[in-house]
Amino acid sequence: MIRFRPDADLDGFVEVLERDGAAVVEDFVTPDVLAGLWADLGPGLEATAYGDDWYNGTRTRRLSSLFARTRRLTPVVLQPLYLGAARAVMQRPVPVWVGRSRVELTPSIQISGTQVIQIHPGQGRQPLHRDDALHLRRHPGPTSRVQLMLAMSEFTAENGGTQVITGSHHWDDERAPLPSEAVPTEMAAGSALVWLGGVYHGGGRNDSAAPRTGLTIALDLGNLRQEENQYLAVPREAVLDHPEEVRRLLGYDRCPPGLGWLEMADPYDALHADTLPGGPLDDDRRPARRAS
Ligand SMILES: O=C(O)CCC(=O)C(=O)O
Ligand SMILES: [Fe+2]
Repeated sequence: MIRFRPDADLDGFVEVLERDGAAVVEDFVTPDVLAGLWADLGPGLEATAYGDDWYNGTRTRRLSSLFARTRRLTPVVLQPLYLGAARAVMQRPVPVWVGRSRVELTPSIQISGTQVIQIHPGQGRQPLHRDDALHLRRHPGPTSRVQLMLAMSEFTAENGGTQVITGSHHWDDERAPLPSEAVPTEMAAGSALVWLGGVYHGGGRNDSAAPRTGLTIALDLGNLRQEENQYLAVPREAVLDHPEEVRRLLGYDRCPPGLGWLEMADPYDALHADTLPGGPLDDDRRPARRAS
């Protein structure tokens, strides 16, 4: 897998990503950012039970709703190579006729799923899969997801570093992925794997003595349903803790020409409103916040 520095040229990164489907960005975040994420997310992860099915892993902890749990994801989701590549690959203008006018519409992108995935010793490998199977579209085809796996601890071949079949986004839907075709992602804590939704991949088997921890964020095309329900996962007060670009990526934005409006206006404005169409958000109508 090709490796980039975080300040690499975006065009060169996009070219490799479209060709290979995956690339590693070294030193994706600074040690300070990583330490902050551990401080905010570590305790919640610790308190989370192992999964209980073969797909999500029975020796694997998964912590979701990350934008409700930390304010420190801004440099992760807005990292220029990651966000830049997601925009370059997915925000391609679509030509449409409106009456006699030919117009080009550019879709938005949005945060779809977020998770810390901690694979513990003894966890077997996850079946190889394409995350964009969620979108039920045929392959090969336009990319609907660009995903990130930030190594919160070192990723090695032994400890379950994400298995990736580079180039597999070019395959059709008939060809099955084989474990022998996959390579483990090896990277230091603070580095990140970026891959396209059509690439076969999966968590690796952890044969080491310590857990492997990764933080994943999926950016999807804005006209698809988000994988994780961000409107419920991140309470409005928590959305307001993030900067405008992140709020918009969380779904408070319109996808041209008009998906997601509220009272025919930009839903971003409604975020700051004291009243919503059903009336004021007084305490009776506010759902109780969860305890943790
Ligand atoms: O944990 C990993 O390395 C990958 C996990 C994954 O691909 C998934 O759960 O969809
Ligand atoms: Fe996956």
